[in-house]
Amino acid sequence: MTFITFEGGEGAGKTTLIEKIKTYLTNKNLQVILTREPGGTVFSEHVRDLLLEEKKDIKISSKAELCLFLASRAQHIKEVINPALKENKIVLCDRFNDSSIVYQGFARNLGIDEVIKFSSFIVEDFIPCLTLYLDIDPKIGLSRVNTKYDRIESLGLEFHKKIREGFLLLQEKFPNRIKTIDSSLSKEAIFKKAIEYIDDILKKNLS
Ligand code: T5A
Repeated sequence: MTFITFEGGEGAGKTTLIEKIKTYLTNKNLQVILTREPGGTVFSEHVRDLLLEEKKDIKISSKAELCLFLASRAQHIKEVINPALKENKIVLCDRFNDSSIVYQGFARNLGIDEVIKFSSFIVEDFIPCLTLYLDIDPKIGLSRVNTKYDRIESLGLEFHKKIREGFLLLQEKFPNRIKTIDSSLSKEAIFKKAIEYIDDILKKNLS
């Protein structure tokens, strides 16, 4: 089962990197699907809109927010991730459960261990074999976002500094699975580093 996730703060470069990796793997004649969270299914994309659109008249508590991310994930696992893994495809996913642990568990103060426990009912055994965490100073990351800030991006620099702190804590908790890449490097340097980790995992999984 080759399930690889990409994590990081806003504008860390996940989408840019994941596209290059998909091309790299496809050129090796491997079957790959690229998907994202929140999103990836029709239902989950609707939930994404609800979660990210800035709507002044809709209030979402931290617990409600967590439940929505998990609802999106449950459908995504059932419709996309599980079927693809069963067909032995490589699944590349832009954000997954670590985002809930860090954004809702750590930055929204619901608790890292509490979110790990609560989300385990949804995630079951769908634990990535590799997670690439793109580490970036949130000031630089946010300056790279070239669209209007969404509901979460608008939360301010202190919140985003906490996101970075949370990901670094999580990396310490799961050092075998989560690998950090310095995202202030060039796109090419990040890609090269990522490929080293991915080739390593492929060697292990295909042998
Ligand atoms: N969320 C998500 C939760 O709170 N809980 C959860 O459980 C989940 C799953 C998702 C939001 O939801 C939150 C986290 C997020 O706030 P999103 O739109 O998917 O929202 O947000 P991001 O994943 O952060 O997407 P972004 O597009 O903002 O960031 P990316 O994908 O990391 O960055 P990317 O590749 O689009 O790059 C941004 C810009 O930087 C440039 C690119 O060309 C692009 O212009 N760039 C670089 N520039 C210089 N050097 C590099 N190395 C660069 N790499 C990329």
